[in-house]
Amino acid sequence: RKFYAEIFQAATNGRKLLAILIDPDKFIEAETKLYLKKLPKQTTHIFVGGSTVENFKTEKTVKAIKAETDLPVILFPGDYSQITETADALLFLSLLSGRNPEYLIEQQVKSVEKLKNSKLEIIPTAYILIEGGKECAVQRVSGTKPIPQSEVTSVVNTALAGQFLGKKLIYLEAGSGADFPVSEEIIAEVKKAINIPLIVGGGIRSLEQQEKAYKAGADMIVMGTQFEN
Ligand code: 1GP
Repeated sequence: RKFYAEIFQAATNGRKLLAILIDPDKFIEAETKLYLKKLPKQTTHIFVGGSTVENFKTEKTVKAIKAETDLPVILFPGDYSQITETADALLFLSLLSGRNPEYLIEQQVKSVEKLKNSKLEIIPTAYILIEGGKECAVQRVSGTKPIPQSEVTSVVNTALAGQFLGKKLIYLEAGSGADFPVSEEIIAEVKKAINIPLIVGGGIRSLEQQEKAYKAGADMIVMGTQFEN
């Protein structure tokens, strides 16, 4: 299976995607079946990752999930230690909204030893942090500032810079548990500017918020906190 090709195809055809994010730190292996049973039926992907995760916890989580479902399991790692061969694909993130070289390139270099002989599908992803109310984990861990929601042009230009750099996905992130999600205006303007699939996550709780994000132009929505609850 070609996981990026599937996402690209869906985005081209206007088929909306829903990824549920599982944080290995909060995941209880013994409850895998129950977890998966409770997934919304529209779920198309499972993302696994967190800002800080204990060693080997990601691998255990991915294995447990893969044993119970055929949904693609895609790594969404907070750092290179979370990379595990047991997943299907990897969002190879670069935090383009920030100016911390550690998350722009250093983590990526550190991950190479793990990746150079790997079968994981690597998907270059521009990760853009946008203000979502309270300080989020990405902000804390990366020591970078999110782009204010009022700076629409700055978000659009960052996304386009990502596309010009060769990223295959643009990921607009308001932060896990954000007070408010990325605005429809930002989603619409970014979508208009780029020609690669657009992922939106952070602070999306209701069906109504989901619908709004899809209508504005999100190809894939990521939900974590709401599902955990
Ligand atoms: C993934 O961080 C998000 O982009 C998930 O956010 O936990 O707020 O759904 P929530």
